[in-house]
Amino acid sequence: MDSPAGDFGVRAPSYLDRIAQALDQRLPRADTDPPRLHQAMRYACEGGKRVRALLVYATGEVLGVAPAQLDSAACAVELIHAYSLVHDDLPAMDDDDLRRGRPTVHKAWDEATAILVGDTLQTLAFGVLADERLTPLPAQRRIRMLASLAEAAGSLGMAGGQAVDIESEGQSIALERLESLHLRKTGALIRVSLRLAADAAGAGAPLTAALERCGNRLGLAFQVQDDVLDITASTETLGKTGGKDLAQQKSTFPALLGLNGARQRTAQLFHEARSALGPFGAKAAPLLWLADHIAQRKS
Ligand code: GRG
Repeated sequence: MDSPAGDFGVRAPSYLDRIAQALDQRLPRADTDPPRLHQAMRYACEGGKRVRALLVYATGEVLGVAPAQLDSAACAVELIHAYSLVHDDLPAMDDDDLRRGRPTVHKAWDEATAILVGDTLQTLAFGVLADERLTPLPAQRRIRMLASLAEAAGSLGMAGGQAVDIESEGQSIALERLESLHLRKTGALIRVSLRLAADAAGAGAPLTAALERCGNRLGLAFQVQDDVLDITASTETLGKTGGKDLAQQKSTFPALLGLNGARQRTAQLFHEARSALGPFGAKAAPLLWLADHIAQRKS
């Protein structure tokens, strides 16, 4: 597939429709037994900016992979992301009542349902990638994608980062430690969104490394930005409770760098993300557009 011409921004709305439809097709129907669980799984996947799915499709454009070959990857990252938010909101973790502008799953249902929703969204993510009818790619590439996603979501990636974050509550940690925990907690899933498209394309090591580097910088930028927004944006704009980091005595980038320092670090990280795409030349345009769009986010 040749890279489509023009701005990725023109195509972004149709990718958002596409991911909504792909998720709808892959999630069990709400009336499937047990309906309570399936309704809650669907609820957890509604809303959100779909940044990770857009990163999959934009990387696909850069590498010339057809969207139909990436629908399961886009769903998989959004399913893992939704599971992580449902579990993060539980009383044992962040204890939050509001997510995406609505009651969290354990508030709208109950804690046991929220735990099961997280569990089942996670297994569904791997299931859709493994299924050759849903992911029309050679088996070797699908296996590579499964391994990449497992690494990003597991104890060496997102879940491990969450564990370090919880252990660090109430402590002041050094900037290097804070960056390393967020490279895992938030960064791993953003990085693997680019990596899954590289795996689907069968990209060679140098191009895969360039995309991983871009994803790594974007993932960290996203978290530093999130810390800044937690201070500067309202709960209404965020759709989740603002000001929580201070209340929970969390080490954050603004706490360590000051608000302006954190904004400068964000700008620097976005710059590094763009620079990493040098090897792709003009073909990098879709990812460059998306990086700029994320840099301007307000929620
Ligand atoms: C429970 C294993 C486990 C992991 C949880 C990512 C995470 C780890 C928790 C979320 C905590 C948090 C708010 C992190 C800040 C960055 C982030 C992931 C924000 C939410 O992502 P968005 O802004 O959300 O992409 P939407 O709703 O737009 O999808």
